[in-house]
Amino acid sequence: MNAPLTGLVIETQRRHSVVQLADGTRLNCVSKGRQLQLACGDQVALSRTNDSEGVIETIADRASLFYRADAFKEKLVAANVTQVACIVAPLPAYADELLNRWLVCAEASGVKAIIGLNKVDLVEAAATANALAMYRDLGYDVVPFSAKFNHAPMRERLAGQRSVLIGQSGMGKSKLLNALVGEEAQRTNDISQALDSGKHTTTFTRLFTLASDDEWVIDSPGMQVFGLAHFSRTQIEQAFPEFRPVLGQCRFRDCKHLQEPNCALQEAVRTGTATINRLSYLRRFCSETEAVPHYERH
Ligand SMILES: Nc1nc2c(ncn2[C@@H]2O[C@H](COP(=O)(O)OP(=O)(O)OP(=O)(O)O)[C@@H](O)[C@H]2O)c(=O)[nH]1
Ligand SMILES: [Mg+2]
Ligand SMILES: [Zn+2]
Repeated sequence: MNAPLTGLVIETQRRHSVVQLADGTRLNCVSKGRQLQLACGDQVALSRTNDSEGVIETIADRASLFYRADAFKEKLVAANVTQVACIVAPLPAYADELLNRWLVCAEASGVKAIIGLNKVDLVEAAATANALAMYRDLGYDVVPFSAKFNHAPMRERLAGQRSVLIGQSGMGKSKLLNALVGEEAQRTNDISQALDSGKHTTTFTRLFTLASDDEWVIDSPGMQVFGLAHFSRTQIEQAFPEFRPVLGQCRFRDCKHLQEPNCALQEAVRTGTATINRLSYLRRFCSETEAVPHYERH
């Protein structure tokens, strides 16, 4: 019997995944039990079945797990990352609610979040930068860059981190990835083409290492929905940094921060330390998660 092999999951597709061994060998793998849900960034124990294939036996404990969930299913995005880089752009217009979902998910998962504003070479980027200023006030690093002409500001933020790029289709995640690795590793597509065909250019998640084995960038397919059903109301409330100091100060212990009198969160909006926009997101995400009766959390 051989000593157990270990490796890093660098690609996940529907039925199989690719695992990279310490010596750089890549194996096409299937998982042993159906329950074994893998994510890029997972450390796994596997057995090799031939030169190019293996079977994943177990997944090592995860330092972090970034994933989305609704009432019916969950979708793992990345494991063991230290940072979520939310990529937005002026064209096509990004959805503010999705950005807020990623920020909340990162906070609730104990992973740092940054916001990359791509395509600053476009004139429309100035207005987007203005709209994003409020996130800087909340403490998030907002990084303007151009995957096409100057990706250096993002390169700097990704240094020494294990990051996942997340964003809607067409924001330029793969374009950035290619700039980082210095080759056309990932296919990118014209916005018009991508939208016309209704297809996302990137169809599965892939992990790339940069300067060292411990510096990752994970490119993920564009996302249009992002459920937070795996978090409780308390976790979601805690994930809004500006409301954190006043949590627990509402008159009613079970305050939902809607129309209740002496609500500390509504008060924060009235006095200008928080925005009604963000309170609306908090209300929406909390009521969504409370509509899901029970959830088996990771
Ligand atoms: N003007 C400009 N266009 C860019 C820039 N970065 C990316 N694009 C364009 O945006 C389009 C989408 O880029 P992709 O990298 O494929 O986008 P993606 O986020 O990976 O999209 P999905 O894989 O579908 O999630 C391509 O046509 C790119 O050429 C940029 O910095 N400036
Ligand atoms: Mg892509
Ligand atoms: Zn309240």
